[in-house]
Amino acid sequence: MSLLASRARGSERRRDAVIEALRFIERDWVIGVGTGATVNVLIETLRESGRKIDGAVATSKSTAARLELAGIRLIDLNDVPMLPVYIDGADAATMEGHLVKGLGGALVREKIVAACADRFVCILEGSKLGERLGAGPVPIEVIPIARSFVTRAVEKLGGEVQLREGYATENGNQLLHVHNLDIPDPVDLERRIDHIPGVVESGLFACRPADVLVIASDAGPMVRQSGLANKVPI
Ligand code: A5P
Repeated sequence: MSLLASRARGSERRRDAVIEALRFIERDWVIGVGTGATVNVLIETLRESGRKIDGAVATSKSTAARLELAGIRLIDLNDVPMLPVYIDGADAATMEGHLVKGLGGALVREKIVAACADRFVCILEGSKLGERLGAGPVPIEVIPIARSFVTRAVEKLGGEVQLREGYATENGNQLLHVHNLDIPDPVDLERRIDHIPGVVESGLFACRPADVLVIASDAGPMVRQSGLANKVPI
């Protein structure tokens, strides 16, 4: 298959998975919306579907701008008690719904909005699924003054740390990308990283995993219920 044909097939797979994920959104709901290429397709598909929702909480400026363009009302998270659903992509996942997110830089707001949701629906390519997390980097958002301290602490956990150069998050912080982490227990590692002073959040989403995975595949989207049984109180 040519590169162009394989890209077109990938977009088709993703769109099919997004359409499947729309089934988790009900009329007149206020929903949480993540950040990234998958979510961009979700917003576009939602607009095309003509399905009426009451509004959406955005996890980044780019998502907010796209929601507004699609005519979807932006809601401040402080103005809603809970969200019935949060929909987002991921950089890596296990079948238990444990995720790595945030290579797009929006992990802090994504984690907050995910925590406020009754159900977290994650849409991803089958190629992002693995038995363990850690094959790719785990991002960590840090307060700039703590960058070196956090780097040393994370190195003690076995990771190799690289600063994302020339980048600041929407919260004015820096991002560390941690490579080669061995992650037999994602919940434990998320807690350890989050306890390091200066860490705002890590991109490990294990204490609050995805509840539903919508996996894009050539055979059509596959829906797997995942994390409901292993959600850990935060
Ligand atoms: C954004 O900060 C990330 O958490 C994204 O949700 C994640 O990187 C998936 O992005 P894509 O949909 O672009 O693959």
